[in-house]
Amino acid sequence: MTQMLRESTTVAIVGGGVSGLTAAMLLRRCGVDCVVLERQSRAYVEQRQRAGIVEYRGVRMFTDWGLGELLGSFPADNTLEIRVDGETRLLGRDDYSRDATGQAVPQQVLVRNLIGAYLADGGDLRFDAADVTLHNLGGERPVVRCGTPDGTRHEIECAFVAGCDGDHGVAAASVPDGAMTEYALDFGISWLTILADAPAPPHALMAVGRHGYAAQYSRGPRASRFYLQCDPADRPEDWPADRIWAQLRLRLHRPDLPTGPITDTEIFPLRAVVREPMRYGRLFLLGDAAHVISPMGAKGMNLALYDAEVFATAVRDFTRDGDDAGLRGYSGTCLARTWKYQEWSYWLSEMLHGMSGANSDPFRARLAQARFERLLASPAATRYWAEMMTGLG
Ligand code: FAS
Repeated sequence: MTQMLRESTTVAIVGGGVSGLTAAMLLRRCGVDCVVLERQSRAYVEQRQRAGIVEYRGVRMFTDWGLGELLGSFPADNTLEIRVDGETRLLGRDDYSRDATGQAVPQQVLVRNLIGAYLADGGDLRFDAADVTLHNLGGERPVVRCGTPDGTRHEIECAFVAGCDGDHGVAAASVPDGAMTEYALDFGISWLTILADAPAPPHALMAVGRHGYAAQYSRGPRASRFYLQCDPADRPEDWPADRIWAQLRLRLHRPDLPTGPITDTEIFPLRAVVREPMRYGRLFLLGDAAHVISPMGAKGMNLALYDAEVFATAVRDFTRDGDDAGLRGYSGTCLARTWKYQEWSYWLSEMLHGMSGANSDPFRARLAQARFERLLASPAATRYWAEMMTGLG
């Protein structure tokens, strides 16, 4: 007979990725009890490479909560170089951007630092949590059940459940039919994403033009994340290393591009998903469990950080002062930001892919060009860019 251990806490957090760990760390800072249940092993979670830019709003958030050291000493720079058929145009050099710099922090490094700090602070984080199920979400005391590697089943009663388990997790799937609306968009464009031990560029680099879209971002001093627009039907095996480097040299207009061992490739269909509302009863969805955004504009991790702060602050105000305004406003507050950045990501994709022959419609290609020219020439457009890139928009 499997033993069932019954426990109680204030917040049960499902998922130990960047949203779950940040929420847990902020809740601990507020003296709120919480437990984090992560399906994967610690080793797996700490090496999983994803995003790489913490926007200025996120940098300020960590600093305000006394957690700035978790971002490490990675370079801070808002500069983005866009090469249009080889001609360089620089963005992010305006005063607004210069005073609000983000940081090029590889997501797996932030996750590793969060795990280290949370455990060192006495936080309850359980890896290899199996078969997590959620119950009584509409009631006063929801219950989360899970198994542990030693075969024990745990039943955790709590006041709130934070669903931080990503796009394919159990949290969103536990919401009854009809209680949530899912909005989805397939951009019809795919990227080959490449991780390589190749020296990072001095600043983020994008290239548009007749050869197609490409980009290079830092993932630490000796590593780069590259993106190559590709045919949605492509498979990673269609892209051997020599073809990858040849296309990167061509599209980035860097015949001298230093190469290095390729450590990972993946075909990434650009898509977007938003689940509304981001709350069902005592279940709150955070990060990718509530919204998926294309990497165009680097907002995936940053939206997850934003949700974590809004949620932790709302729970603090409720448990400390009985003030439930933040909890009642959680979904509206986070959705307002989510849709703003979904629009930004789509606006950016239309422009940059539009200038790279992604859509066969020559009129739309000219529109994309006109949007780019206005971005460079109009102070109002440059300000919009700066507000969105810094996360202060
Ligand atoms: P996460 O997916 O990071 O974490 C969810 C956690 O929940 C995982 O650890 C998972 O193991 C766990 N989990 C899942 N189901 C569970 C269950 N049933 N029980 C317990 N635990 C469970 N964004 C960018 O801005 N730039 C990029 O370059 C970029 N690259 C990306 C590359 C890839 C391959 C992916 C998938 C995403 C990328 N993103 C990028 C977006 C990414 O940064 C996400 O927005 C971010 O990871 C979201 O964080 P979380 O919501 O915490 O979800």
